[in-house]
Amino acid sequence: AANPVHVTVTGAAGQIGYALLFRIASGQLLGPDTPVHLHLLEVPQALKAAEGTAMELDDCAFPLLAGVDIHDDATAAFAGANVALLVGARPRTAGMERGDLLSANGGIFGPQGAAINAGAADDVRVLVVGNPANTNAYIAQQHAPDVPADRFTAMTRLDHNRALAQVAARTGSSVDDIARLAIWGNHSATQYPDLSHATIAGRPALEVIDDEGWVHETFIPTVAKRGAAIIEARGASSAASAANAAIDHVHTWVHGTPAGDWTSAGVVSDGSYGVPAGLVASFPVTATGGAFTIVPGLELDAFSRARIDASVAELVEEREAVRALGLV
Ligand code: NAX
Repeated sequence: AANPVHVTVTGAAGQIGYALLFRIASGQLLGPDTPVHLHLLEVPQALKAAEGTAMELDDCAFPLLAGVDIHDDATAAFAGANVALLVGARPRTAGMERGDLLSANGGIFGPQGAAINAGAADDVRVLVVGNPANTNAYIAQQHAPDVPADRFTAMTRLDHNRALAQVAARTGSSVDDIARLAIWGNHSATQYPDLSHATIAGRPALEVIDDEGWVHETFIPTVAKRGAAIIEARGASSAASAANAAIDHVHTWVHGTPAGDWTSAGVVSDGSYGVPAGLVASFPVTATGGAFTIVPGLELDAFSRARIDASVAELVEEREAVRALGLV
């Protein structure tokens, strides 16, 4: 059998972790020919719950699951990691200012970045899910100077999938028929879900939809505020759909995007589209040979430009704040 791929999952005892680990172990992350060895990182108070999850993983008798280790130490958890899914984060609690939130997460993602730098495998690929995902990914990347910056990514695939679902429902089409949709900017309410290059069964999506009011006043806010709507309905934040998006993100990263299509991911900007280099921002990206590439040369109309600039301005502010707090 092939050597197992080492996958580290932080926040393993949380609700996304619970929806994610079984899918990884069943082969959905890396494919049906790749055995995986899971490394679960949790805070000490949640180790017992992580052990319970590990017991259930055993009880699934997954043929591809080569082993499960549980850690409360980041250095040990990331040693030899090929894939690192950074899910655990400090949530915003009542009365918490943005600076407090960024500081608390800097205290998690700085050391985790350093641990990845110190001991992860040479081919490590990092996906940050824990919020604020883009800036947490930026902090981790800044603490990993020896890892190529393009190995650090933040998740906007859930936003992308939410946008696909909204367009499919509106137009009575299948999500498979929709291509070239893009999420730009921050994984926050300022994100810009962009249909201007999208197609539905080969026709321009905006032409099929033929209702700019719906796009601006319904589609964009529905996608951008979907997380809050899920919390309102379910009484808890998105978990299975977030886990599904994490699976999609890594699967696409490793196996590639289909010809003629792209996806969305938060990647370290190379300055494309006027997004300051070094920021972790969402772009339309293709994946080939295990690497994401920002789709070049798209024309942006004034509406798109303004929406992207507004979300990027928020990322710049977050970067200024973490710099001022000494977190990078
Ligand atoms: P939970 O609160 O259920 O689980 C988080 C887990 O992380 C807890 O078990 C906690 O003990 C653990 N944890 C905290 N600090 C840790 C550390 N330093 N090392 C290891 N583990 C640590 O949250 P859950 O619903 O699973 O959500 C996890 C994160 O995903 C949150 O930050 C959430 O905001 C974020 N999300 C991001 C999404 C995205 O699209 N990028 C969408 C879904 C989700 O809201």
